[in-house]
Amino acid sequence: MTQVIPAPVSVTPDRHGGEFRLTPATVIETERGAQRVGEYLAGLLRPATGYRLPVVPERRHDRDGGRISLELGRVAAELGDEGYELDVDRRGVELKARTAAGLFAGVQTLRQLLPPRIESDREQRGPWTVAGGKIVDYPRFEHRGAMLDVSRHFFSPDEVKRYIDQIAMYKINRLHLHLSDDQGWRIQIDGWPRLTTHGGSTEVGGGPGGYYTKDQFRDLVAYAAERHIEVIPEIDLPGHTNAALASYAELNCDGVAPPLYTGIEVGFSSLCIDKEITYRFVEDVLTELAELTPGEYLHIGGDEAHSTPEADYIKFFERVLPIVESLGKKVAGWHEFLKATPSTSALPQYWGTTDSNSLVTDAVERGNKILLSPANKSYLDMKYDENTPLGLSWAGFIEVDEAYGWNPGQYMRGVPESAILGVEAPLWSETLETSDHIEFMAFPRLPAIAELAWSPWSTHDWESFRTRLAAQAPRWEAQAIDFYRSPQIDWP
Ligand code: TNX
Repeated sequence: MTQVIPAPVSVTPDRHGGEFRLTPATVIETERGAQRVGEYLAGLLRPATGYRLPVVPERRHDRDGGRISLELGRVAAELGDEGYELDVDRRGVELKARTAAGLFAGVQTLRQLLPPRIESDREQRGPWTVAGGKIVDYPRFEHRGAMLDVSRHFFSPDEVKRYIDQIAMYKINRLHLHLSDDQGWRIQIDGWPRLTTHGGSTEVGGGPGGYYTKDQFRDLVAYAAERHIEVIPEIDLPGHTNAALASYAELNCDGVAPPLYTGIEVGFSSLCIDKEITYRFVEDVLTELAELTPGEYLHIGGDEAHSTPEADYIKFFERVLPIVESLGKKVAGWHEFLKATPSTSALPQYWGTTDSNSLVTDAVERGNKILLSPANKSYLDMKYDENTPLGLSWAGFIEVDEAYGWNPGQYMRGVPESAILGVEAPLWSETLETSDHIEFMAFPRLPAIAELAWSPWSTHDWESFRTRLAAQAPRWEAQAIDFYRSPQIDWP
């Protein structure tokens, strides 16, 4: 019970060493509203066990093969919307939460209590035991995010789904998709079709690129939602826009479309701030994006606009921010966009490498909540050390202890824990082309960031984390996750 990542709030192992054993007769009992989580759990457990594990609505007392019951309803107030209680004894597993999201989090804990081979997609030998005891658990922060850059290199819907499944294991609940950049535009926009047909036709290094049709994107959003993950789509503005500028000559101040770009420099492109068509473009794009987005946020980028004079940058966002609001969405942006003084519902994402930033502290004083993605701690695209074959190193090397060793609630001067909405681990893809590459950079650092975002600081302990991380390795192997064997961890 003590091996779980992220560490639960409280774990009370059964003193008598009792355990539950899954059998061919075990059933998953679900209350109304819990059925989809029940089916998800059955989908996790069936391949390796080979058991039927029917998902049944009724509660009966004669379950000889034992039961896993998922109950929705009254739980202690402290559990909030995403917390859960998990009780395991000889007779079964009882999982309770106020919402399906809480049950889903509990299911992620339960799978880690089973032997690692439960993660295999082929039938394995049992026994399938779960140690007895009780876990009470709920998140420290509301926003526990991962970001994937699908612009520098395009990742297919199946590759994105694979990552969604992986982040869901660690109770990540937001997936930020970086859908546009200099090297590629990745989301179909009906009113501006060349964005994808031309702007999506390449990527870093000159490969074929790609984009998501609206149906593919809706399917990704639904796949994430099924895993209680909200997609936050980003269109990076007004810099990082070469793919758009290359697709429509009229968006350029000089009316000339630049060539497509397949290098990895940043900061050279900008929308034309004084042209009206710029705002028609932005409004059209964000309107279509909002229609595709059931989630609360649209992310408008705002980073590294080195080719946009500061006054223009502010002018630009003073026109764009109301557009997002008029679409009924909250705006998220890289922290530079605070220069335009967005409303207090806006979510600045801090990506700096120092512990103080006056834009951020001023925003906190006004009442904004902050999303933390410090590049020297949480950037999954930074190399682990000088020998890492993939990744960049502009924010330094990030070994596992570095990714794990900071307290989001006390990280920035002038930013108290109450002003932190959460933590997000971005994965930029200048050097990453395949799921193997994603996995090598995200594992084991993503679980480290996930623990910082979920677990109470009182559980924070490097020695404990190292041990628990080592215990994840056979789970990753069973799922063919290509993780980095950090020398800091005693892998089995
Ligand atoms: C900085 S961090 C960027 C990205 C790069 C990344 C590479 C941020 C908001 N912008 O454009 O991909 O560094 O690590």
